[in-house]
Amino acid sequence: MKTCQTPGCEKEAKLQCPTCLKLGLDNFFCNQDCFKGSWVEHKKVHQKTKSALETVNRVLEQTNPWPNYKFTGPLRPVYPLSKKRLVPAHIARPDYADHPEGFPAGEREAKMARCMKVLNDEEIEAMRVVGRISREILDEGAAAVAVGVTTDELDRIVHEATVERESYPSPLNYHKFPKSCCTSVNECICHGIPDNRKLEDGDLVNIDVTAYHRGFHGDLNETLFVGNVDEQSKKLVQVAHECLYKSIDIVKPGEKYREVGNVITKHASANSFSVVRTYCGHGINDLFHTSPTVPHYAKNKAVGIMKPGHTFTIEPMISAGSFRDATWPDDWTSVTIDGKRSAQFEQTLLCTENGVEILTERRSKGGQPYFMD
Ligand code: EYL
Ligand code: CO
Ligand code: CO
Repeated sequence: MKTCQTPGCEKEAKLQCPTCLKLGLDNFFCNQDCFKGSWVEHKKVHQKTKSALETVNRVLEQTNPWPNYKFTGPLRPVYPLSKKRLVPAHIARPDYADHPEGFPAGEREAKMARCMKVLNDEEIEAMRVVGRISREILDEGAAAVAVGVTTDELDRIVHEATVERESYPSPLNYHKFPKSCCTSVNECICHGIPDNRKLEDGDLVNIDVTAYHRGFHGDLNETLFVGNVDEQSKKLVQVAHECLYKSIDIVKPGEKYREVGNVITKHASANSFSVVRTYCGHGINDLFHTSPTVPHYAKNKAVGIMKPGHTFTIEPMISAGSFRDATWPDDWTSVTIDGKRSAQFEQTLLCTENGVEILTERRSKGGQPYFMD
């Protein structure tokens, strides 16, 4: 015989608490009045049990750290993440590297001033150096891409290649980003966190590298094939790359920053692909992200005209389905809303008197992207 859960009540109890039933607890009451009278105290049992269950499940379901999150596509994070990687103290660090919230104070100051920096010859040379270094780092990461390799392994390679070059990996602690580069797989648009997921045959993986060397940042990314990729994904990657290069082609003094998005959207639309609107290209110099903002979509209202000595990125994200994005509960990983694939390419550019210099261009194979190797 079960006795009533109400303290002091010894009566026979046949009324089972429905919440306890769901939670797998064996708690009975003698009648509705006793149940109602005990409710305030009794519901604490539910809360305790639920919280203990959540803790246990978090450990058991490490491949899905957010059991109630509805993913937009098949990609899942694979936790736990590896420990934070360290940068030797002798390497110059950006201001946010040691800020508890990863807050880039210098970027805020520049935003207040609202001006676009024209670099002098010395600063341009420093951007050429960090551009070349960032490219070398991406080359090392790209060489490691293969079926079975984890994105965390790519992060380790990128981190070590960065430190070897007396550079700080700019993403590390930027707004508390936990890793040294971004790795974005399949429906991940950008800002994927390297984790313990092994790359699979047919995946697309984007590696986004930014290095900070002697006071300046260089930023680039490429999307690579993992093993044998389907024809539609190949087309997507090809078109994303063409979008970047068609827009680089218009860079020259006097060109409007807002024109970049028209060129990109025209080519993406002609191939029935869409252009992500949430993330933009950006000014880059002694700051990771500064003016101008360079949208990749058509009919944007971007402010500014290109001038010799401006350095900025173009980094179009092209999606197979909807242009809309969602962000995972980690607050970083951006994915397509429909779970279809997305591809991106990025270069850091210098506007010159004659046109453009691609500071992060590949130095081998005529500058061709890895997916064409
Ligand atoms: C860190 C911070 C939300 C990067 C870029 C790393 C990501 C999501 C908060 C832009 C913004 C790289 O320009 C970038 N890539 O080309 N945030 C970035 N993070 C991060
Ligand atoms: Co980047
Ligand atoms: Co960028």
